[in-house]
Amino acid sequence: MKIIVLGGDGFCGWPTALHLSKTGHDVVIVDNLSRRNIDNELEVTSLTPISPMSVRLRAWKELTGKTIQFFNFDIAHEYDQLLKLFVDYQPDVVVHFAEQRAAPYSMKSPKHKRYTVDNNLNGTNNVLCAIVESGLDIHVVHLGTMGVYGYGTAGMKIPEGYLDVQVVTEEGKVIEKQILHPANPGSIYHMTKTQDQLFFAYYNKNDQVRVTDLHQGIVWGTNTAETAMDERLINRFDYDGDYGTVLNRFLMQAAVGHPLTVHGTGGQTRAFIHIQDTVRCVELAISNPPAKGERVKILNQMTETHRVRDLAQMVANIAGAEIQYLENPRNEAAENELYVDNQCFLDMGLEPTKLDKGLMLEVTEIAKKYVDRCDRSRILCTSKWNQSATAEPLKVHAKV
Ligand code: NAD
Ligand code: USQ
Repeated sequence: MKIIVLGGDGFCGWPTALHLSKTGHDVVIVDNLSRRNIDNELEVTSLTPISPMSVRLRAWKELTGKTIQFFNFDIAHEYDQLLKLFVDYQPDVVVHFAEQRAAPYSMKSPKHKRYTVDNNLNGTNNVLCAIVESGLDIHVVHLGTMGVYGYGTAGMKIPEGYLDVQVVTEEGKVIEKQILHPANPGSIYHMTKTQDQLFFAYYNKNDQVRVTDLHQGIVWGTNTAETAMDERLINRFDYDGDYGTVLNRFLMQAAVGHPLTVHGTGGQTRAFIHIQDTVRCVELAISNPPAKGERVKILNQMTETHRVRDLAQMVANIAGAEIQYLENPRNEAAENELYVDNQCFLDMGLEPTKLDKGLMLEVTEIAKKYVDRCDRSRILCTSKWNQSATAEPLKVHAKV
């Protein structure tokens, strides 16, 4: 198939582009390199030394004989280029990763809130609008988030996108319906993903655009089979307080001898998926598209759930690290249960890569290899959710 990967220079997009190319698809990457520029803004770099795009693509060609084309433009603001690419290349599938994806970054300041909303909403709308204008029947595979559901506050198993509801009419008749699961975002970033869902529902209803929306959990790990082939293909590893996600941060912190930074009591339960499974799930979503006229297909892309303090304990046990309980800079439930339905991917043949000691040690080894690239002053999370929060460093609590 002919596949465009939007955001193909990023943490999930790069390994996905390589995997799709390896499995015989013709792949084009679009990326405006905004993530690399945000690294400049935050004065931090990926723990792993990621190569410039031209070096990445030359290495891929040298190793596999396969060509991946690259276009550098902004999908949120360069609509004409996006439309022209669709018309010229005539893709079967567009995989959409090209959004600002860090909740702490989205909450740093009014400027960051407005950038995230502008970038993410205009980007998604442009993709859908250009598909309609092109007149092509392109399947959109979008990377959404488990965070649209609000982490299981209702105590039930989170369904795959749609909730069964019963409505009682004035006459007492019970009507059964399926509605989009109520949105309950916890940050400006997560809010943009809940709004993306409405764009998909609308363009699907009005223009029959075929969409698969993948509600993904927190991705951990760094390399996949393809990115591990050569150091020039290495994937990014975010460890800083804005972009680093919890499990990778804990593994990196253990490797550099920094105490593990648990926010609050660590009672937050979240969904997780290994980067190798992210890549596989996107491949499965591409091979199982919705039919024309079918409603938006929503799949929960996660393989397991864990409580933050349990993850910290696991990492402490395997890597011998100290755990620090910090004041939570976020506005989120201190404790929550989370049960998630992920049957669709299991039925498609996903064999989950579960968290195990070996894989966790592999990430720790990568972190140890590049320990000299770590700026310890960037580890703590400084982005706070509420204006009332002071600019004081987070206070350390006693172990709970
Ligand atoms: P990332 O920031 O590493 O990659 C996103 C890429 O998109 C970057 O290379 C960036 O330069 C590009 N981009 C952003 N805006 C763009 C624009 N307007 N035009 C062109 N390119 C643009 O993020 P990631 O971790 O790879 O996440 C990819 C997607 O998956 C995001 O939409 C994110 O919400 C979702 N997701 C990520 C995780 C995770 O744990 N990393 C979990 C669930 C969902
Ligand atoms: N946390 C800590 N210590 C840390 C970092 C985080 O305790 O050092 C806690 C946070 O307070 C939060 C949880 O760990 O309760 C998860 O935080 P995170 O930064 O790992 O993940 P999150 O902000 O939810 O965002 C990440 C990705 C985002 C994706 C989301 C999937 O950055 O793109 O959408 O995971 S999900 O969490 O399922 O919504």
